[in-house]
Amino acid sequence: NRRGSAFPASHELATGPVKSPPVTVDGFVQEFLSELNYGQGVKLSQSTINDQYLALARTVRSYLMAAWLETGHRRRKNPTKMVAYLSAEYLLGRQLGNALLSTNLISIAEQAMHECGIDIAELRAQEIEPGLGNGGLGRLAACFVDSLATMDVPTIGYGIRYEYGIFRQSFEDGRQVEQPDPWLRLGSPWEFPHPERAVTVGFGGQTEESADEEGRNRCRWTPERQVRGVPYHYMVPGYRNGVVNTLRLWSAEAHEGFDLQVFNSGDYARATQAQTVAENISKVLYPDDSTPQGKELRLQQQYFFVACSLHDFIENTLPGDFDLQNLPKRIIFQLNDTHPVIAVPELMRLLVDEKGFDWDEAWAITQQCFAYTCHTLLPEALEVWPVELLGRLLPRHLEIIYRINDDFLAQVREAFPGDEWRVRRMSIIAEHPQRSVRMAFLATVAAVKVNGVAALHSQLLRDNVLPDFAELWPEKFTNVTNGITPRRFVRLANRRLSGLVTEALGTEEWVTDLDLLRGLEPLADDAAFREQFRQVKAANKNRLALVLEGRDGLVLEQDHLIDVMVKRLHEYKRQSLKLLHVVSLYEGVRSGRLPIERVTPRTVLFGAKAAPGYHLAKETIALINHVAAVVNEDPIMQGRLKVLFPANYNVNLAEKIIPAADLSEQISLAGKEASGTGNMKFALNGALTIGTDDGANVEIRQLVGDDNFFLFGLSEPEVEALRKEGYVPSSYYEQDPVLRATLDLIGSGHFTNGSRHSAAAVVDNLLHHDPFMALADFQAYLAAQDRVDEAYADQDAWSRMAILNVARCGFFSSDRSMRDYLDKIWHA
Ligand code: B1H
Repeated sequence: NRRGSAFPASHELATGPVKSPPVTVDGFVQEFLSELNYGQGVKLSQSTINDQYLALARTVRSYLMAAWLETGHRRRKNPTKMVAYLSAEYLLGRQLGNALLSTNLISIAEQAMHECGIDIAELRAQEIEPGLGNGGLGRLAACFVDSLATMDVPTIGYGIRYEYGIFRQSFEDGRQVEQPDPWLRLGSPWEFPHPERAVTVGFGGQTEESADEEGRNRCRWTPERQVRGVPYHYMVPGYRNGVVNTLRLWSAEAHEGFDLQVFNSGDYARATQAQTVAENISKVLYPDDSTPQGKELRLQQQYFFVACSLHDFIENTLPGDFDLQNLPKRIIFQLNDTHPVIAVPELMRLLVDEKGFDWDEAWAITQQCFAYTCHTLLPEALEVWPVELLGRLLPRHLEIIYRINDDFLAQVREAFPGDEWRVRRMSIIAEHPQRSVRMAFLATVAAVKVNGVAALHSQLLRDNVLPDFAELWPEKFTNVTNGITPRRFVRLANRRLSGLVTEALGTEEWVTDLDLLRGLEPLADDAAFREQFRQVKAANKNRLALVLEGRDGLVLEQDHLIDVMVKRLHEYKRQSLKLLHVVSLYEGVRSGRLPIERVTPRTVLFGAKAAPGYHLAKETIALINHVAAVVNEDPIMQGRLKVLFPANYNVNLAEKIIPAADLSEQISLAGKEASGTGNMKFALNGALTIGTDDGANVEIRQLVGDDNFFLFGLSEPEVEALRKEGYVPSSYYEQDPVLRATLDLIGSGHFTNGSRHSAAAVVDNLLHHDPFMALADFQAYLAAQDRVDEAYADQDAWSRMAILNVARCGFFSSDRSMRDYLDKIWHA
């Protein structure tokens, strides 16, 4: 009913072609007051901070609205191939600052609020960030949609509007406690619900075959229950380019028909129960980063958002008369890891069962519509769904997967006759330990391209994770190295560095053309510039100190080397190795092995959430907190070593921490971190990296040069060789007195109130298992930290290195990542 053309063209928009409030302080004030009075229904004197925040947000929104309408209009008028990014996570971070930045309204808004007697910083602090993601994968999706809008690429981001995002972390006796994240409690001014565009999604039930009019066998799926998917739209503003793309997140509601049936039977309690069951689908984000649990509700979430999204694109976004034969000319669905891969059989179902395509025709179309990004190398992170579960929840999809597999295995047999071992290895259906569907294989079979997220990762993906597929289809495999948006993570998070860079380059173009940072290289040799660069860092440390004081009651020593490890807590990332370094310093001073004057004053700053069911990760958090408590109190360190661990690391805190960092810890065991993106954020904010040859560290080091990077540790081939030879962690303990003293001090209960118990989980694991070889890299790590100390002692040399890091890391803009996807994969 919305698409009627029987309206006068003169009344298409409020006034003229576009209507925005005037871009003046007074125009802004008037719009703000109008939002406050007529939107919130309060006078300024009666308004709460939240009223003011909501009015401010709606004011900024109103400046984006015309561009949003125009972008949609332009895209409909001139339809081209679109990108649909399918992702179960978008870790967006706060919206207000980014909206102000993209509209170039920061200073106008500041002045306008000042005129109203309001401190804009207080309103910005009122926003609860949408934490609809776990870590790197979700943040990557947010960076990508930002870049795509800035590059004016027609994009829809599809995902889930979780009612509760990633849990809030607090510490009790040093141990992680999780609280729910009710981010919508005070209302979100950034979302636009569209209940009239709701989509129905089925679950369960039966399939049956019957002949159609032409006598062909057709399958009908009769779901047992249905759920309504309501889309919520979010603006994705491009950077000062008049483009606003759409992020469409789905919220699950009870399906009326279903509800009422039960209600009419008189069982009211059961009717509301049905509602609860339906709403549970989008209730909460699964908090497992990199290790998916095969939970039924999770598969429901995945199918729910993917079914809504495909339906939405085909039925509501394409014109009504569209010939689906041409679908690949109009869309590419980018699969963000395996989480949305159930979209493959869903598109087949739509084409074959609902649109009447022959199987082969449908498969030819489907095979051109998907591309798959793998984000991991850890075998436990590769999603598999038990056939029993998938068949119960999505019986028709299971049939389709079986048929895709049959056809695929026939192809394998043809290419490799008589090689039944290979057939078994490559089957989409695994037989052991239980019959299940390997989602990464399904994605690889269906996709036009399969990519890893850093050069090393893409190579290991071909060689180790999917070698049979790479042999069959070498041209399918490619690399796109991750990137980060310079808008949020430099321009917005580091206003001071941005000002310095703009002044030095004489232009602000670098914000959308990050390679221009190369122009800073000569300034690394300019003493005055280095001094300014250091002043920026000092001011950022000061800002961080204020944040940590207010938020956590922590005191940051601003004259310390700020040594930062922020990322999800995972064994392979090796927070425990960082902790061993800390304890080795402390133990060295206590035992007299290390003269206190030789210890560079440093603050080690941790930020990390552990998956709630990940026991060892939670023990590691507790141990870090216990070590912090003891080290920070012991006068023996004389303010030379401090450990800070603010709770609830999130995007907002990242924006404060990263610009203040001197040293970036990227110390995963080589071959385990697919890419990392925090590493890029630090380098671009002028921190130096101490890191292994892993993920995107490899490329960072190549770009900044060996002299400007603290490399240590086993390489990936060395890791493999050591594992083959038989890795015995305790042998390192026996041979290295420093390591022994360090582990012994932890094991003695020194940090855990005399109790060996709570330290034992971590220490015993290191001594007897250590699957990520922290002990093997310990000595090399300490030696690299000595090189850090030495380099830091010469502040001028350090600044030079840091400036070169900034100048040479323009490659890591997510704009470049998007160009690579466009050139190598999407051709949109
Ligand atoms: C990454 C995940 C991930 N890889 C499962 N895999 C999840 C897997 O909810 N789950 O079940 C959630 C997340 N996340 C990360 O992706 C990699 O570890 C990083 O190295 C990489 O930088 C990032 C973006 O590519």
